[in-house]
Amino acid sequence: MTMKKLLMVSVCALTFSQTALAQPVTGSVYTDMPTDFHEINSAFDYTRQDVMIPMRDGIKLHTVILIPKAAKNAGTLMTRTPYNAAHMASLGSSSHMASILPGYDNMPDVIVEGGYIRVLQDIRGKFGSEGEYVMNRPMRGPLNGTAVDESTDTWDTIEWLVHNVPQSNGKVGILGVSYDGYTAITALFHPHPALKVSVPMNPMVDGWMGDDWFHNGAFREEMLPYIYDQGATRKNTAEWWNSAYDSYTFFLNGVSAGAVGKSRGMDQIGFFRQLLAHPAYDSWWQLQALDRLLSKEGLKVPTMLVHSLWDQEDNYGAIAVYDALRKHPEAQANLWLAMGPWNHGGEIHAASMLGSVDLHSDTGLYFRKHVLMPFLAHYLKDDAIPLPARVTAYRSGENEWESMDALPAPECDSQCSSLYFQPDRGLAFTKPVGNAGQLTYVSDPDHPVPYISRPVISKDETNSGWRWWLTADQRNAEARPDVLSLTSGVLTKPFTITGEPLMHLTATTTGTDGDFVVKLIDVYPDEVDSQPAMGGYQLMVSGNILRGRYRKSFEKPEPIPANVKQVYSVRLPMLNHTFMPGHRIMIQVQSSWFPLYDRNPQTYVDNIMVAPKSAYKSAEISVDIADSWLQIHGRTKPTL
Ligand code: PG9
Repeated sequence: MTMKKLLMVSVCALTFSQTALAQPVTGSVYTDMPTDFHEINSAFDYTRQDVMIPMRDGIKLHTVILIPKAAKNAGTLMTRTPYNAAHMASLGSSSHMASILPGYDNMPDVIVEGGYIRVLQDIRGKFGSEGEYVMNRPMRGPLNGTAVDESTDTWDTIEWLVHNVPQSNGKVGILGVSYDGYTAITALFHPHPALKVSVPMNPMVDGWMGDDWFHNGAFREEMLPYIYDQGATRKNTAEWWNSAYDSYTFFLNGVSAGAVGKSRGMDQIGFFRQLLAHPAYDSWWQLQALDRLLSKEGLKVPTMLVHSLWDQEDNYGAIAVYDALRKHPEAQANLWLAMGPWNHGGEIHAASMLGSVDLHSDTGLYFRKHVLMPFLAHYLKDDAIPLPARVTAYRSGENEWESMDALPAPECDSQCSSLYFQPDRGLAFTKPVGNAGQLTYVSDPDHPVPYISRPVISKDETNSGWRWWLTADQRNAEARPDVLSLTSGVLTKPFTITGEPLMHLTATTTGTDGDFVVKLIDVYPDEVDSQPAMGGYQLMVSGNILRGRYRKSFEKPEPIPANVKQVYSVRLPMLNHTFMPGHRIMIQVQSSWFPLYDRNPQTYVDNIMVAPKSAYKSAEISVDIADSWLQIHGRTKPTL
């Protein structure tokens, strides 16, 4: 358009708008929006109901019910969630049920191919449901004097479903990941008779011992944004904000976890106040540990626990429940376990890669197709369908699935072996002779060891390494002077470990408190022809932290006597891993894992959650070589 024409158009437009503005508008205008729009969904392959189901105390819970058009006499699969049921039932609008389900907790291949009725419910106090929210609402009892908890809400929901969904066959299953795995476990207390099966996947079971909030007393500071988002408002409308691209910098500047939380107003949130009030494993934690509670309740409903071997969030819960129930006479008949090479919830997605490790097959699909689907179908459809093995376990390293009647016992037996520290920073299955000396490092709380290479991107950001940090190459850590790395010789035969290793670490510190991180690592050969980028890779296959003040008692913390040998027993998470010939075994020891875990000031204070800046001091740690070893449940005799 020439400049002249453009000018003409502009003048006309200006004239019109002035004219329009000058003329008073009178009369009416046509209406656009119908008073009651009817969605034409006759072509949909499902129907959707949004209902408010009344609980025994009158509170109504928002529940989305998706019913396949072809459903009759169908089983129901339910998930009870704090993460917005409406959103989880409409990920992308479509006329096909399979297209709206992908995502958190939903497995279209399991749910839709199975022809199940899908029920998603907001738990009490969150999103569309009424009532007050309590994080991981304790079961009725010493911590909950009301008439309701997640088990009663589940019971009341199932009672409503089996009487109000005519397409149902009266058989209900519950399943879910993480918090939704927590609710799949709480359903097992005084279960409704129509509850025929439960599949808690990566469930949160004990928030202090080894799941989301603490690991052996060290606080998982990266969870503060989660607590803020979930605990501040019913619909998560108040969202955590970042003030540094590198959350390592943000949390370091914030000094203590309590100070960071208070700076964001989190002392308004009840659960945050509980965390500050209960830094030790006191009765407040013990009375809500679901493995402890279930061992008293027993297991009346067939239950498949699902565990991810590289679970960055809840790598304690499923195995803790399995161990608590495996000896329970009544529970054994109803107990199954599946564990695979996944991160948190990885089993519901395609899973042929484990971080950088190529698994050469979709292990998530294998689990869903050959383990989960038949298990659900047997109990929700036709009990003639064969059940999977009691334990289906993936053996990483060899990349093989195996079936077992039971996991090896957690206690050590003849198969156990001890991997001893050696003077030359080596590892061997024989105890070093004589005084092997010490290995020393300086832990500086102003320069803590990052749990993943910096910048540490906040876990909720799309480019965060959060989902895969457990599989990250540990060579960056090995390069640090404040990380002790001890390595075995080259293995000549496959060496398989199945179980939870126990580190017996003997050390002194010049401080009066301290944390000890122990990592078990598979060191790849310097060259890997099939996958060159894995040459020399240091893959952590298990790792954990112990806050030193709890070395004698999780309930009663004690200062560490400076410069006096102390023994730190650090239990590492479950692994089922074969160290292949040509590989080496490595153990790393360090005293921080930041900012996943808050820093230990290394001088004893009453409550680390609110430690003053002045308390944070460097400490020199000396590990006693001859008295430090890793107890492992070897399935084969090691040959180094
Ligand atoms: N790991 C998350 C969580 C579970 C339970 C309590 C708090 C957090 C989750 O993925 O739901």
